[in-house]
Amino acid sequence: MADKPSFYITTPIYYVNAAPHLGTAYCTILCDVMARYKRAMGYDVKFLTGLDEHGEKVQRTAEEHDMTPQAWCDSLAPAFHDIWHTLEISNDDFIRTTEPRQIAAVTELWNRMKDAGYIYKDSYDGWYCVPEETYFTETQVAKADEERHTEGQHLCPDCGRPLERVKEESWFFKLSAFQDKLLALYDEHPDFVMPDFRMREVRTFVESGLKDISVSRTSFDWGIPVPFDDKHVTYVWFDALLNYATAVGFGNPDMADEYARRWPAQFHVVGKDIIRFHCVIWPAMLMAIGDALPEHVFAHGFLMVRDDATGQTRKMSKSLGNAIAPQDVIDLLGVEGYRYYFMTDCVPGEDGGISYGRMEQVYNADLANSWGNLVSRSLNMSAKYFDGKTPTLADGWADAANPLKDIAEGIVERYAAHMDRIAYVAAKDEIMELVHAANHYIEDSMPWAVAKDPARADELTAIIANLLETIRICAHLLSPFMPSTSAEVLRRMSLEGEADTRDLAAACAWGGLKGGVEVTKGDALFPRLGSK
Ligand code: ME8
Repeated sequence: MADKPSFYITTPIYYVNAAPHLGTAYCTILCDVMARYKRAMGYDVKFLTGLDEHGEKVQRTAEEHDMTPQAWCDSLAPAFHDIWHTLEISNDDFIRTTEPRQIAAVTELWNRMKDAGYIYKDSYDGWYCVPEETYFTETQVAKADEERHTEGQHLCPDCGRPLERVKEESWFFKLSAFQDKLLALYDEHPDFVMPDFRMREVRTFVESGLKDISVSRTSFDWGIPVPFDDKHVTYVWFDALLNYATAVGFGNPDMADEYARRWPAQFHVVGKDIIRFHCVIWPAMLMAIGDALPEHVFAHGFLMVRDDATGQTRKMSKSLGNAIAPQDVIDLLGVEGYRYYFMTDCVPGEDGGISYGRMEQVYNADLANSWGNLVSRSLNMSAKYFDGKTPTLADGWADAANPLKDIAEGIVERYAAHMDRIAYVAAKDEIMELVHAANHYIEDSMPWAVAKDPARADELTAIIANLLETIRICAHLLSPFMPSTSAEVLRRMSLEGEADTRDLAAACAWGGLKGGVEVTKGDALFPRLGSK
């Protein structure tokens, strides 16, 4: 393990105020695809997800259910584990901020921040949105109220729900001291924030001036105590952001080697609503304690749901009450179809409109009619013409020119360039080009006609071998998106040992097919969906 390069990727840790919905699943699958892809590229991957359990929002939700916050979190945590398991999420760790490792890490953070001189006590008097767990300045609130014509009622600039006035003694983090350093970071590492347009947003925000932020609360107690002031608990975001470092050993002397090897993370994948926390506050916190900064923060867009009654699209969220349960989509598309649809039809950096009609269209076009059909026709022909086996391959068969080999050559490099930037739609297009070409190749080469002429046996062998080889390569490339289907396709060609490859480039080199081995026809991988 030690000689492989480390690749560390994280999802946000989700609030435990309701069961996971499509939006949280979306972000988690985005990371899972990257984690699987990087493992296949030979990296030693750590993939972290988890739960954000502290704060006023969770405390209030627990009270509404007549439970203690800890009992509430414990009761909901299994729903997250279950859905991640169902969706084939391959996380290596699952952190909960109420765990001792997080409490130790946050305690260490406070002490180091204080020693470094970036923490001071003052009083906070201002606006707070509990559902968003976010402070807002008078200017931000006034601007939003004016835009929304709220006539005296102060609403959250982000989510539009009523703000609360918070007036309390608080510890402050000197965020203002990091303005120039953050701007220098953005200059030196323009892809610290991805995609580019989010980088510009973050920069504009920082250029407009940074204020110190309140990082402790006294008006409720569901949080990690401030080690040198027991009246205070840690502001939930100050606690939550640190989870990424905690999971690889921050604050744990026994994990110093692991921390040195794993930190900093390569990718934090987050929704666009929480980029200021991740691209401004989090790097400033790390700068304050002299620690290394993550390489990339990738901001994805929102999944928007169309309201059939009004025709309006709105962000889907637990708090707005319009969340769709992942299970509904699983029932329609199956887990693999679900993963494929969200990863390849919604451009990750942008907002994605969701509709059942579109899901069905993509599933039928790409999976039932193209990929599934290609696999089934090719395996059937192989079984039929070669006595239940793959053809026996002539020496040097892989060197012969053919249209599929032309496309397959260099495909891993093209695919990897997209995958590395989470450009999954473009990566899918590379694969689908090959799948479509293979379906055309069947029509053009007419293996059923060739099979009728014993004098053309070599030609038939080459056609079927080219098709099976194409399937083999596509199965590898699709594996991060649809791991079980790819493993099944390889298994049907007696190549199950290849399913867990750690060298994608070698696995996708033309010519890896095994000749004369058993072929299983199997059931349709993606039965067509009827229109609803
Ligand atoms: O923000 N489409 O947790 P959270 C896509 N605990 N993504 C969506 C979405 C939608 N409709 N709705 C929500 C928190 N999300 C904090 C994170 S990390 C140190 C702390 C995404 O449960 C949202 O953008 O409210 C965010 O990235 C994630 O779900 C977690 O939301």
